[in-house]
Amino acid sequence: MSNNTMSSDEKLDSQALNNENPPQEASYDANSIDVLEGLEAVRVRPGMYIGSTGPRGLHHLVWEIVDNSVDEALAGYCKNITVSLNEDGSMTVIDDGRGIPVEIVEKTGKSAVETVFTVLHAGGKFGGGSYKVSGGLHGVGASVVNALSEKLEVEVYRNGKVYSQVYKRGIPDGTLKEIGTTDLRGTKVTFWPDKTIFHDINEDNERVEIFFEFDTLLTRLREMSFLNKGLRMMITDKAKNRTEEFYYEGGIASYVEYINDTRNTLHKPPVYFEQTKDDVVVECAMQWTELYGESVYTFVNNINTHDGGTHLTGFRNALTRVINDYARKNNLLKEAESNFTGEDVREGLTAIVSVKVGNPQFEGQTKERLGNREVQGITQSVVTEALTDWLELNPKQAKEVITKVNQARMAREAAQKAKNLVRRQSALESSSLPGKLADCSEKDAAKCEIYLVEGDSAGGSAKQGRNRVFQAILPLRGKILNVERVQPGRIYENTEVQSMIQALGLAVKEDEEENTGSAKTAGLLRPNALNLDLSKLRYHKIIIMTDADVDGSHIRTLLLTFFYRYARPMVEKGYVYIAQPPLYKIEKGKRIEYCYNDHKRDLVLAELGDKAEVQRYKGLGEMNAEQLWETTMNPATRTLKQVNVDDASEADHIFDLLMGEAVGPRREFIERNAQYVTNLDI
Ligand code: 28F
Repeated sequence: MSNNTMSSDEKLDSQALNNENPPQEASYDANSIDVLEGLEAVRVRPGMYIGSTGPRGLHHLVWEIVDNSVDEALAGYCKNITVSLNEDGSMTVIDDGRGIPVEIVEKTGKSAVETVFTVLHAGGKFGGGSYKVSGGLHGVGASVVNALSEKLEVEVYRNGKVYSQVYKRGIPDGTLKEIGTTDLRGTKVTFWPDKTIFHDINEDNERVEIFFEFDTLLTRLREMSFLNKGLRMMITDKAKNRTEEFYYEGGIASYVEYINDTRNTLHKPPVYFEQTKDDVVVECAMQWTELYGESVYTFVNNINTHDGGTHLTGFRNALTRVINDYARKNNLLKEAESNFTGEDVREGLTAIVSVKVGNPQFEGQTKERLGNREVQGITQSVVTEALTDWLELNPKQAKEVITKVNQARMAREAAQKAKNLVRRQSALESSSLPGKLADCSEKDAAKCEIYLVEGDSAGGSAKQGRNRVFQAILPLRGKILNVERVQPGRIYENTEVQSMIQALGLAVKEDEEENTGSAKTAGLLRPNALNLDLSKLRYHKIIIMTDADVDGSHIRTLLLTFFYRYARPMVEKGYVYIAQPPLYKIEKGKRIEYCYNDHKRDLVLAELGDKAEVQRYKGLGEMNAEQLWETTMNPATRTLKQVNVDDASEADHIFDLLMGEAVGPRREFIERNAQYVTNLDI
């Protein structure tokens, strides 16, 4: 193509490519030294940039790259993002945006591509006026991913050409090269996380290699496609030949429908509105259900603000004010009756509040609370106006909602009476312990653990096999009540729950006006929650030990639901664990091997040959006290799964599937995901 036909863009590109044959010796100018120091800083203290070098940090690498593609979508140029988990453990992300520019960037003397991948925080491609999406750690940029990858390959499809550059631990392995022509547009990044940096630590403090988890990727990509309506996201696990695709025209209204898809709702479709005020975009979807729980999730520039913030406060203030005004104005709340509280109006409410802010200020320990003061008033006025309109335009549905809110008010007052009853009772009986608790002799809670064991037979073996100094046993009858279906005030009356509360030493805190704990601001702690005083907890390890079968996983999920909804701070502190009993016992002559998964079983069988006898454990009761101790309770040999709260909306959904009225989907879900439920992280 002759010179005069090139566009300015292409002319610039060709200049970039004339860099092809730079002077032979590498030119270490000031920029290159900055680059090397920047990448070195990342490799020396990766935790500063991605939070940890465990599984969460590993997945942050993906979010950083995907966020750059989502930014292209927010800018209106990208419609499809594909994520591929490759068989060699590498990760590929492809988008159909404009493709990273290839011309030389003034400031760095390098191509824009090389700048994006080698200069720290170079990603900030947008000035004012649009919103830089960024993962939980607010966009450390693609250069951090590059520094923490053994290898990273970027391909740019732009101006009908394909450009490519490769880096090794962040250092360019050659310049940007034109490698072909194409009629595609977009950017493709493949990276191999650095195994010397990313690892987990097992019980014996040994480093173990970690891998991308399909379910983790699935949950976040699904969430991002909800948050960016019309964006198609595809994910493929090459090794398992499994592909999932997410595409929601309805955006966060579809998100609310997804969370509520196993719940009975009071109105259809969800309330949905979006309005921009003073450069802040406020988008909201809401739908009340028959449930008692509250599921309100808030986002800023697609970042999940688990700890809420000013957008949530504005939303809540508007909601409470509008519902009370509407109820009084339409004689649905008598003059003499007290106002609905915030908890009353949010009972059974599923809502997504997603705001887009040009300069978000994040606060709190995990930087997951929005601090911008102006956003509170903006959110409050947008929600007030839109919700008032919806109620007035939908009087029938409005009446359904107010009736439900009124029931919540009455239940709250009942629960208050029940709490007072529990307080009086425990005061009278001065912290009685349940009869069937086999307590331990150690008194320092930090050294003590309690096994919540399903069934009396396993309970018996556990009592016999345990170490009485620091291990307590509480046998629980099969199905404890389904915590989602009882009136809030009734939870205290269930004997199983009551003995668990007493055994654990959970005390109800004096009611504080506004519980400032994170769970409350995240809107996930229920009004009738036990509002616990964890300082009275008698054990710092609560270990759920149930059979590995479907019923066992159901009971375990019920217990997890109880802790998650009524004692969330305990989960946040990492006090809750799941015991991992062996699935198989393999015997050959004197040799006995216990296997905890099918893979280990196959390895042992391969070693012992087919003479070996394999026993598949159906339940804990098949092990005697000695075996139960050796395989599942002895801290020196057992494996415990620590339960951590990571994605509330997904956990919310899973619990519903398991708690829902519709037995069919629940049974089908448990069967299909028994393994998933077993390893359920909430
Ligand atoms: C798989 C990962 O990283 N996609 C990206 C773009 C598009 C532009 C851009 C990115 C400009 C100078 C900073 C294109 N045309 N996917 C991605 N797509 N970065 S990253 O610009 C980078 C800035 O350096 C882009 C016009 N404007 C912006």
